[in-house]
Amino acid sequence: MIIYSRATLGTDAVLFKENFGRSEFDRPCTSIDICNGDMDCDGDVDGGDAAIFKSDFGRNSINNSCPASEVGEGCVYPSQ
Ligand SMILES: [Ca+2]
Ligand SMILES: [Ca+2]
Repeated sequence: MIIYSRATLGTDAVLFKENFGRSEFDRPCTSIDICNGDMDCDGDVDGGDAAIFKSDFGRNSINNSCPASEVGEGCVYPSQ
């Protein structure tokens, strides 16, 4: 997942907005077309992910530095 790199900045917000609203019915998250912004890895980009994103927004190397994402490169989705 690109969005969860070292810092949570405006570029991440742009990526997040582009992916917001994706779900199993609208451009589903798959291993070939991953969802940048699916913070909780439940296969969509919705309000729950926005809450997580907001709580981390503004973090950087001097301000509460981000550890490596718990899920490494990103979420694992079923291939289609
Ligand atoms: Ca999600
Ligand atoms: Ca969700």
